[in-house]
Parts: sequence; structure tokens; C-alpha cells
Amino acid sequence: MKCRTCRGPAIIDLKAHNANFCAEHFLAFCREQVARAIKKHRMLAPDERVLVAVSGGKDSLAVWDLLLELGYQADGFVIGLGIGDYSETSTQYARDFAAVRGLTLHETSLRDDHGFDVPTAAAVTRRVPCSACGLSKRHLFDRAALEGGYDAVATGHNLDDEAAVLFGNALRWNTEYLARQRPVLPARDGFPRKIKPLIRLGEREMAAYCVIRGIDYIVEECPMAAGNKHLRYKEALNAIEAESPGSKHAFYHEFLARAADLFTADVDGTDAGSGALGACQRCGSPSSNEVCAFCLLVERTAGAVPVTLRERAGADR
Ligand code: Q46
Ligand code: ZN
Ligand code: ZN
Repeated sequence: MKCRTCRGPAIIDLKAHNANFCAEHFLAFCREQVARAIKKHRMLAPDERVLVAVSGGKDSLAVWDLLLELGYQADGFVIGLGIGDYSETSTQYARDFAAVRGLTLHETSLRDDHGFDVPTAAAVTRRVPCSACGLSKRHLFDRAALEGGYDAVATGHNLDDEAAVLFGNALRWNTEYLARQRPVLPARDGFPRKIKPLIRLGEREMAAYCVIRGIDYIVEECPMAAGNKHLRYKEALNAIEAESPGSKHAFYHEFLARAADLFTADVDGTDAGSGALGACQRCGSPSSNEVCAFCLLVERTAGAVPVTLRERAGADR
């Protein structure tokens, strides 16, 4: 197995690209894929500042590293979600990554700064944990980016993530979500631009990237993701990919090239935004209601007896 670039011994084979690479040229390949995604989808201008939504997992640390390698001014932001040991450990990986490299990492804790955590919010709202968690992450990342004067928020969603979401939305022809599934959401209504620079790289590539770059990350999945539909969609796509390498890439990127625009009208027709959002009376964030969904969650969870992960798991059975 020889490297496509230098013909030296290769350490990874990428069937979807019909290529093998040595460590050095694999890293160059990853940088090139991110640079291509940024350029093609106009994610960032060279002098713009970007805030990376960091979880401590491989994708978010890799995207932070790659943006810095490509010369962007990138700082990190991590949220303590209060999901037991998982949150403690993942936040520590983010801190260590930043400390070793002398980077700026902003931090907030749901429990310490906002009075609740994800397991408690899930119990109070009687909804799946990812619902309160996703809402809190979006709100806090947006707010941190605006307060810090960042031009964009970058997330570590990779090709496997995006293909799985697309698969789920296409299975049910969920046109409202299909219309929003783009690697760049422009700044609007007081929300910062959102970008996904890893859309040309998959899980396996990101894990290899971290190993080669010496990036330590939390390997275990969030314990609250168990039973998540996206995990099953990923498995289904992996089975297809094994038979037909390159399918995931074609599925997602051909959607962007040929189909995504067909759903644009839905965005303008159904999104409550279109420039008319007011400000939340509590926190000042853009909101179509007097009080935003995050502040309502803070209000609903105030005074609730904290639910530990173990109790929550028991309640699910
Ligand atoms: S952290 Fe939060 Fe994820 Fe855990 S509770 Fe769900 S959304 S799965 S990326
Ligand atoms: Zn090489
Ligand atoms: Zn608010």
C-alpha cells in the first residue's frame, strides 16, 4: 500500500477517494478537504474570527485544530452539560487541548451558571434529553459568539453526521428540515453565521487525524444518545458504504449540488425569522416570543430537584 502523493508506505486507505496516504500526506489531505469546503460554501473569509463549539470529542477538537492549521483565528467554547462523568471528562479533554496549545477556551456550566443540567431538564420537560441539550447548546453558542464579536460559529459535524441527518429527513421527506440542511447558515435576525467545515471528512478520517496529530479526545459516546435514531441511520449508511464506497459522499454532496435549492422556498415560507424577530425580555437574545425558549427552560427547571444520570436511566426503563 503506497501513498498517493509520495509513493512511500501508506498508513490509511480511503476507499471513497480511491487513495492511500502516509501520515504526512493524510494530514495534508484533511487540510485540503476543509479548505475546499470553506471555499466552495463561502464559510469564512481569511481575516474572520470563528468560535468553535467544542465538546471534547474527536470532531470538535479536530475542526479547531484544522482551522488553526489553515490560519484562521479560532477560539473554543465548551458547555458543561451536567451529564455525569461524561461531561466532566469531555470538558477536561477540551481544557487540556487548549492549555497545551495556549489557546483561548471560553467555558460555561449549565448547572453553575444557569441552575439546571441536561438530565434534570429532560425530567422536568418530559422530553428526550437531546431536546433540552440541543436547545441550550444553540442558545449559548449563539450568545457567546455575538458577545465575543465572532463572525461565525463552527461545529464539528462531519460527513457521517450530515449524511445520517439527510437520510432521516429524506426518509420522511421532511422538507422543512431538508431546507435547512446546509453547511452554512448565514447570519440573520441577530444570530451568528453557522458553519460545518468537516462535511468532506468522515468519522474514520477524523479519528485517524486526531491520532496522528496527538489529539486526546473522549472516545465514549454521550450516555444519553443511546437509542438515538441517527446512530441507526449511520449504521445503515455504513453498510451501504461498505458495499459501494463513496456512497455517503455522493448522497450528501449531490444533495447540496442538485437538490438542496429545491427546498429553499420552504425556508422563507415557514421560518418565523425573515427579519422580524424581537429580543427576549430576559436575556436580550433574538426571539419570536417575549421570552426565548432557553429562558423558559431556565424558569421551568428552577428549584427542581437535580436528577442524576443513574436515576434518569432507571426512569427510562
Ligand atoms: S450531548 Fe446532548 Fe448530544 Fe448527549 S444529550 Fe443528546 S444532544 S447526545 S451531541
Ligand atoms: Zn506520502
Ligand atoms: Zn432569553
